[in-house]
Amino acid sequence: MKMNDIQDLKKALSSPKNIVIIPHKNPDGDAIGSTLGLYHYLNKFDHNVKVIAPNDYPEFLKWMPGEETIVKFDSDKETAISLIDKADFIFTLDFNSFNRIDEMKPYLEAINATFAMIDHHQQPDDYATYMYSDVSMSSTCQMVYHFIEQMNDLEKIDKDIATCLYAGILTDTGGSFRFPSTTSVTHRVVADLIDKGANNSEIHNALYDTNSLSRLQLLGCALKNLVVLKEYNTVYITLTKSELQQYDFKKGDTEGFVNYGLSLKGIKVAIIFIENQAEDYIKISFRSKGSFSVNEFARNYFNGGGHTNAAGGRSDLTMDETINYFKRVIEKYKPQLQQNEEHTL
Ligand SMILES: [Mn+2]
Repeated sequence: MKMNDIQDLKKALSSPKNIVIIPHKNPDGDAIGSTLGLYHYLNKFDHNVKVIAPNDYPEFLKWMPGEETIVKFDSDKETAISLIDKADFIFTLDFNSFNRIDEMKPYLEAINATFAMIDHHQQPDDYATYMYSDVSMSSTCQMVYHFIEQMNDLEKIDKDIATCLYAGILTDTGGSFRFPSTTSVTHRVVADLIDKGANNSEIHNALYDTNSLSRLQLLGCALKNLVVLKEYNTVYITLTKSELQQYDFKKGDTEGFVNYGLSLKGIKVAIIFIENQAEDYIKISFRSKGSFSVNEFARNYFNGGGHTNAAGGRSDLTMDETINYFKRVIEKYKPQLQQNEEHTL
């Protein structure tokens, strides 16, 4: 975001506005953390602010301050549509294309509001008057912090804002500030958030120590299903509908499973294929280490995308057909995946 844009935006927000803040569909920790962080910040002024999520999100995010105020579009359309219709200002956070909000898309396309985007994904669409897009950022939550900083309002960050932003930075950096997008600036930001009241240890507990027995057993099943493609330094996991049913699957239960594959020594790419329960398609998550771009891979072959080291996609084939197709297309990357990448420790 350029400085003159910020001054413009500040001016635009200097009188009371009806503001709607929207995360992407199937919101994750960064999406919920950033929208609620911004919500608490804008609420300090005379605005009328609401977060509208396209759909529900997992239980482990439902402790965040202000979470109970979020309107879910898919289950409360009437409220959501009237809020969107009245909005002067719409912030879209942690996504950059209306395709990521599904059913809400036509409503946003139809209204005459000012859009502001805060996001760290690649190749943003061009719908926002105010655009803060930076793929080098660890998380949208870190960007919301920098946004408040640019607004000259760091002293307005209270415990609620700090808690939400900390949670999103933690989840988007792999739960432990481990992804390469974690910089010294990220650490300075989280240090400041702790100073401002974020309880890092409790937040970690609330996010990660909430397993049910059936979820742990589903993880056991996923790990049993893990297949190593040694010649590609790649692993994949499959989970079928009946396996999900057997272990009493709930939304969010498979979150993080794909990362176990990456923890195997020498592995560069990990993928999980999960049969969707309601509709007939396979949801895919891709993770990589080093220079292999799963964003490109997902875009080219699986109708998806994301970041260099973390992306999502889908397949409308059966599980067997999907795996066969995957094995065919990964073949092309054999030389790249066999290369040794230098470490600098
Ligand atoms: Mn994010």
